[in-house]
Amino acid sequence: MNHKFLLSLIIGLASFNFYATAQKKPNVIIIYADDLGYGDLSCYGATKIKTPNIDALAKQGLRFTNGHATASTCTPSRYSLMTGRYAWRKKGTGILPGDAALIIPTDNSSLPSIFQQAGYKTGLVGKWHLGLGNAVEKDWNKEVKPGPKEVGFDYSFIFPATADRVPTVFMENQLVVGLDPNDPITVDYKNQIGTDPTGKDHPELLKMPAEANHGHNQTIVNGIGRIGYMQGGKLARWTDEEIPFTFLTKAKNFIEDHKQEPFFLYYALTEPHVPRLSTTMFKGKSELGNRGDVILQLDWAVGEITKQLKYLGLDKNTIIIFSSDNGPVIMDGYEDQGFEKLNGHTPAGSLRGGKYSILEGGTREPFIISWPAKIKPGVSGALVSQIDFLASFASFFNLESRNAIDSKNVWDAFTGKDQKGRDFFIEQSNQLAIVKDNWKYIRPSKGEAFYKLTHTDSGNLPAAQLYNLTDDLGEKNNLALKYPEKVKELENLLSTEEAK
Ligand code: NG6
Ligand code: CA
Repeated sequence: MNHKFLLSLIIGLASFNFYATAQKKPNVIIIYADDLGYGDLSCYGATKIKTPNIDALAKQGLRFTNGHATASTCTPSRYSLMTGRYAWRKKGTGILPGDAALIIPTDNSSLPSIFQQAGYKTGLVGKWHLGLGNAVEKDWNKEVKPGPKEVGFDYSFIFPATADRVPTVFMENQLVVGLDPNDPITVDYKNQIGTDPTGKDHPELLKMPAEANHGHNQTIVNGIGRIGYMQGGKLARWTDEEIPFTFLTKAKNFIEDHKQEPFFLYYALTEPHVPRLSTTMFKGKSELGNRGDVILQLDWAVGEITKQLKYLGLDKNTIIIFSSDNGPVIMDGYEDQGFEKLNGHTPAGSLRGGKYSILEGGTREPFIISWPAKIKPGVSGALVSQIDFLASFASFFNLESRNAIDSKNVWDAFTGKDQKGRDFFIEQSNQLAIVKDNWKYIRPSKGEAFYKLTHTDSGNLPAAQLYNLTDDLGEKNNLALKYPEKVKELENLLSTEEAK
């Protein structure tokens, strides 16, 4: 045989083999919604809204009925997702202003760093809300660091905080996109700066008024009053209605760019957080007002991602995880007639409470894991949390993690082999609750029982609360007086965990 031919055959086989081995590692995409409720999707029982793309994901994967964010607001939940630690262990991990410093330590394991160690390319597209830089005072006109890169993302395309907070700009690899050096950006959360009109002084300029007493009346960008003041960066400022296309395009580009190697993509969408301004395509489509429209938009984005994976032939060996950072809220800053247009839709399903509350509506989320190559479709009642991705993927890759002390390896539950999941789980609002064997204990609290501003059933009561979630998922029947021993046992467990 011709030597040259033999050589190229060997090289060919070897590289084919290498390619095949490399391809064995599944790609992983976490699609993370913002303020989506347990009852907001048709695959979780919603009847007034149809979410066919997420439903399809649930149908081909595992749909969890007891899957949790760690907290009922954004920053602490995302902190736990990234670090594998409960946010209440660290001060300053509540809802962050848009100019906050990075709150994630860069010397511990993080979820993306585990993927990096396993040889993945890691990307983040979407909402960050975990702070940037070392201090509140920072120069937005050059690379702001530390940030996603230092946490473990090789690539990032983000907005820094929330859709209702300044700076209203996109940042690619920690640089403001489209910044004109002659129009530098300054951000201030204490003092009014610059000459831009504010929602407070110029309500006539607003296309969606702020609700009374909700704030959201500082610098106006794109006809929306924001939280915080911003000056400059006129050309870089976003138009809310283009956010979904922008994030989707960047997410698809990341997938395309890394189709030959294993990748991890954290795709953190802004829907259905306020301000809810859908693209033209979805205006009025849900017949449930703006909140419904942006949920359809979220569902569309999920469909576009799954379509692209199929097109690239990556659909079978890509794990798609879908969840949300906290429960639903209808009224959260702007007058978008959320209540008037609900039409009987129940964003938290049969759960009590929602965003900001310690009740199940606060942290129990839509939670779907799809991996056509390995996971059998079904429904799982295992107790699992987003905090567990870090330890579970670390164990899957045979890696050790550092300091992710609250992350549990529940790989078998995530892949459908175990129906139990965690032993216990701690939920956070502005206070704590603990769940074990489907008993839920909520600590006594001095907080208001009902947040008037957001119409939230907070779950705060001055007395201890104990619920048996097996037959009382709606947390209606407080059994604390009936089972004082159970209360004691759970309070002890909670205190022991707190002391760690
Ligand atoms: C609250 C805002 C709310 C929203 C939330 C953050 C007020 C009165 N309310 O403080 O509009 O921005 O923070 O939401 O300012 S989260 O999903 O990022 O946690
Ligand atoms: Ca949120």
